[in-house]
Amino acid sequence: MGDIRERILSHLENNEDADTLFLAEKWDETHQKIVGAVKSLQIHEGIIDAEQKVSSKLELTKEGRAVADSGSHEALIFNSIPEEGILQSEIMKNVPNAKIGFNKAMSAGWITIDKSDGAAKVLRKVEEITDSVQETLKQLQNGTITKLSDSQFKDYKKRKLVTEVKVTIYVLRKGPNFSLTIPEPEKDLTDEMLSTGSWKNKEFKPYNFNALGIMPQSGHLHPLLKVRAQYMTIFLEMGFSEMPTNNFVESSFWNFDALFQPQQHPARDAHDTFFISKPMNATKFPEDYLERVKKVHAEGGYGSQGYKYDWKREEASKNIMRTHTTAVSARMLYKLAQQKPFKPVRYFSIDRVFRNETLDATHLAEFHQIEGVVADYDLTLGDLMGVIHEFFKKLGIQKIRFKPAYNPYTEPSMEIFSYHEGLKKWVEIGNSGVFRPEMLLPMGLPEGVNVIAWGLSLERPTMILYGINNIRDLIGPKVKLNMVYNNPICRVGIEQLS
Ligand code: FB9
Repeated sequence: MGDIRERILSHLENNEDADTLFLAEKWDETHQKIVGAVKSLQIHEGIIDAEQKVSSKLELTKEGRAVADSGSHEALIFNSIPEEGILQSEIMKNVPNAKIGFNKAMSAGWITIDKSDGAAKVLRKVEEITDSVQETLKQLQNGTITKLSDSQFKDYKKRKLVTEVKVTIYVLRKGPNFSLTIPEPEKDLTDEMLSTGSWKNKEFKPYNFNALGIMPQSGHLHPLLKVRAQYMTIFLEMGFSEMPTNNFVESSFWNFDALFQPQQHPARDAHDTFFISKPMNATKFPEDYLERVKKVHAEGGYGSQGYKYDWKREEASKNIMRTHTTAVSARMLYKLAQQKPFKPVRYFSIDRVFRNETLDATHLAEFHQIEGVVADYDLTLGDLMGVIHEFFKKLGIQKIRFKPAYNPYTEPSMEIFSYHEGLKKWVEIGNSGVFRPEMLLPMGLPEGVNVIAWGLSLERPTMILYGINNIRDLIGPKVKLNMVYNNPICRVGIEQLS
């Protein structure tokens, strides 16, 4: 369309006028295409004048198209006569349109009749013929010619080889705003066009229904948050309720003493723990509970011999960045113990914890700990193994093993392992245990109530699932935001570990 419009303008630049039928034949284009280009040009007011006229044009009939394809009736008669001639009755019987063909061939002097043997025999009169009817119809068909002589037209019309059709054509001339260049189509329909009606004379860029919408700017979940959501869903499915973990700063009392972790434990010194300088100390504790904690550390009780050291409040009051979310579990269990009568609970937490560790490709000074806690009467190690199996099964991890371990606040304790199909070895996927009575009983939980718990990190599975080897590509100032934008939806599970 673009070049036909320009060709029309260029033609009008050098010619007074032109009609669309003429241009269609001149450029071997369909008349419809030329008219379409005219309509498109008329959108630009005054660029051309197009006077509508009714004209007529010749078209081949079905019969005419057959003659153009296979030859005229007379030519068919001539070509069906063998060297020795043929009975007229034969030829009239076998050749289509023989009557008209025979007469035309006779009047063209192509054939003659010999009756010397009695029966009429048709012979060729000339060596070869020129089938002018077929030639003319072919030229009409391909637009080489558009008109016939009067005699031709009369003859072909009578023979029903052509028909005259009326066609609306346009006589084109330069308009008052004639220009060889076509104004760019409008891209936007403005309120000014609507109010003035000028849109009626403008061409608009066709609406591209295949154009993709602009990707809306939207937020993107960080892979850690996607994996966290997966774990959260699993806990909720298992009936666990989330603990309030919105305090990164914790007192040493809740982080260590309440868990029966002695004040001289190496994990409590500055090599492993971040101490807060302002405010350096926590001051509010449940005093009666604090006394019971002091006693169980210093003298023992509840069947325990304790650690037999001079337990100091000052040490317990030191504020730190919590080293595990088990500090929150302690707060929640103490709160639970104040509710009478006791009711079983299932708690979970997933949040940041801080450790003053040596940094390397897989360790930062902080990570997200995932923790599950179940408190009920008569819970056993078997229940702990069972709930861990159930938890990891929901992650697609079936092959699990437990290995005896040590934690200051759980006894027994177990490390959790899963078989890595890719590495063909068992990898540690968490830690677990049964909270000690020296932790639970000073809180006031009834005798016979046990609390089982387990924990793992969020970063380890996320790095494995997203194939990230350096934790700084996952967390921290050097993270490339398009990693956040482009990472796939995650399905947590050991099968991704392969
Ligand atoms: O997450 C860990 N590993 C892991 C977890 C998942 C995983 O893939 C998913 C299934 C798809 C792959 C690996 N670990 C615990 C084990 C190791 O990575 C370990 O080297 C690092 N540990 C962290 C602590 O490091 C200082 C992971 C973190 C951890 C360890 C223990 C606990 C929580 C987190 C705990 C606990 C606990 C125990 C008893 C009672 C309450 C809580």
